[in-house]
Amino acid sequence: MAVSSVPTSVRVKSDVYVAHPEKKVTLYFVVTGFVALLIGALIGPLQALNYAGINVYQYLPFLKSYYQGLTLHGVLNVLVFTTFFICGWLLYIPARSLDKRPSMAMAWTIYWIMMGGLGMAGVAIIANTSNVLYTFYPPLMGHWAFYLGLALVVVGSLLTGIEVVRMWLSWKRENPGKITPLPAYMCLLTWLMWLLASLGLVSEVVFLLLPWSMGLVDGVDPLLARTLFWFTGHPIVYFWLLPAYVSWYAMFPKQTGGELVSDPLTRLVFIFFLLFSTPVGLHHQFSDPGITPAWKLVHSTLTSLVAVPSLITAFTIGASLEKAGRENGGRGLLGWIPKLNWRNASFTAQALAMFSFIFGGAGGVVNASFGLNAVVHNTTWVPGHFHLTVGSAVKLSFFGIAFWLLPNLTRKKLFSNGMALASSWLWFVGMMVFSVGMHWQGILAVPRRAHVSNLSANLVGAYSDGVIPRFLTGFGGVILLFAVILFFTVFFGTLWGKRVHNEDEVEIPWAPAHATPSNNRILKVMDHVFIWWAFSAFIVAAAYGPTLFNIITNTMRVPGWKLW
Ligand code: HAS
Ligand code: CU1
Repeated sequence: MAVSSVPTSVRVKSDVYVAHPEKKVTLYFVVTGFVALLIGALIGPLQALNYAGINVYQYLPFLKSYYQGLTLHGVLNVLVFTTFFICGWLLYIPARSLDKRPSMAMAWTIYWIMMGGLGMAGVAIIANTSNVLYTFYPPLMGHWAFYLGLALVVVGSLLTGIEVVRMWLSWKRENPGKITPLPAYMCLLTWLMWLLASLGLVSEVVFLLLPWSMGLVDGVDPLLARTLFWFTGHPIVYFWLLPAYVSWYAMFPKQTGGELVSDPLTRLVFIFFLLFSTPVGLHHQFSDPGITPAWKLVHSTLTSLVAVPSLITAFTIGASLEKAGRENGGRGLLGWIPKLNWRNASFTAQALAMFSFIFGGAGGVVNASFGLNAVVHNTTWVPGHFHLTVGSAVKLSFFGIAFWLLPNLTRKKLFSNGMALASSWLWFVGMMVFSVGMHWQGILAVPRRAHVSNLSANLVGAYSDGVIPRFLTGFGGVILLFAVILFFTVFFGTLWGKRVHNEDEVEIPWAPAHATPSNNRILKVMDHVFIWWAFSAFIVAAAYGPTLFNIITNTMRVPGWKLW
């Protein structure tokens, strides 16, 4: 009775986070990530119009150049949005799956370290000091605050990973002999992969870029920097993809009323990613001199191996969907597809994400082949590829997750399922159209990262002469602008909506996963994650050791350049 004297608004506020204080920090991570995406995505249509031959940059006083815009676009969309979202998502899901609470002091410290880093890097870019794009290849030299800021964001992600490992170890102590629940297992392996994979980027920034940009050393070896960058730069794409896979495996089948067809196969997929995500980075450096073709070929071959877990995923998730569709009455070869839960925005966003990944993955296999890479490398084909992968498969999945996660975290209703559906379809169509244009222009040898809408008189007509692909690229970008407006209306509409305080928590849609008692032995072997981790470190050392040794013992330092 005494409670009724407390004003409703006060009572409700505290109720939401009392049982699960990790919800609040997760919300902060997720919202910060999405705000970064909003800014980054609004710059996207400008890049698309550039490739349609329309130079919008000349009318924008707040962006000094195409390269400043492209740096902001890339850094915010693929480094900031992803890392913030993932630190929230891959902290919350293992916590709920293990029924453990992360250290709140640690989680908030991580959040504020990352915010500090974001602030530093953001100011450095906006002040026009660091137009070095999201790959920051030397000898282009940015401000030290740019490198330090991004390093702090990465440090935050590593601390989150360590916190998840700590939670898991404590769960193991309390549950001796038990097998880790599948959702927590997937998150744990993703973090272990990242804790190893990030070594390259961390050493590049700490030992090369920071001392150089602070003026402590007079030069840096571009080949060494690039090799360390791609040591992390390839596995980072799985650091973005696997959190989407967590949702595809652990929740998505349930969202259409089905179950995951195999628990052990899912764990096998994640072990594969742990083993083979990292020793493949040289497939970004096929054209770099100073690395022997033999090692490039080894990485090319290992890349074919890292496509295997995604092919298994296509099979497992496809089978889970087909089973659900047939149980809903679907008949014939494809008749189960219309029987899926297409009215639900969270389901639809993720289904469209998967569909786009079929084409993104196929393009990746083209990139990875030694010979074909020479045709597409450094052309617009490559951004075409990654707008289907990270831009569609990953981003649309995160949209779909947000459609249930925001209501779960805040006890507020999704602003509009209809609008959420429309934003997902528009994003999907926009990205498909844009990517067809970009792949096509790439085959016509249009270079990536080039201000082609502003060529000097003697170069006009040298590239971008395909009218149809040019149109598709630009038109795709315009569709995406509408998708962004709709999505963020739903996002902020939900966030600022009224709290439905007397309802129970919106449930996390955990999907049941099929396993038989005879699977127990293999599941136990798979649960020895540190042995798998050690094995992966060994493969990485073997695949990179000779190349890194050769480069380090033959370094050639060059001074920095600022071309803006
Ligand atoms: Fe990539 C370049 C090779 C996957 C991102 N990639 C990039 C860059 C980025 C990127 C950002 O080998 C540019 C970096 C830069 O700035 O220079 N990539 C691959 C390969 C894969 C691959 C082999 N990439 C990704 C993913 C990314 C990503 C994932 C982000 C998240 N990539 C390369 C190479 C380069 C490259 C070279 C360098 C190019 C160069 O020259 O610079 C593989 O992992 C792909 C395997 C995927 C599949 C698809 C499986 C399909 C599934 C969907 C099933 C659908 C269902 C739906 C079930 C085999 C799982 C049913 C639906 C219904 C509606 C019923
Ligand atoms: Cu890669």
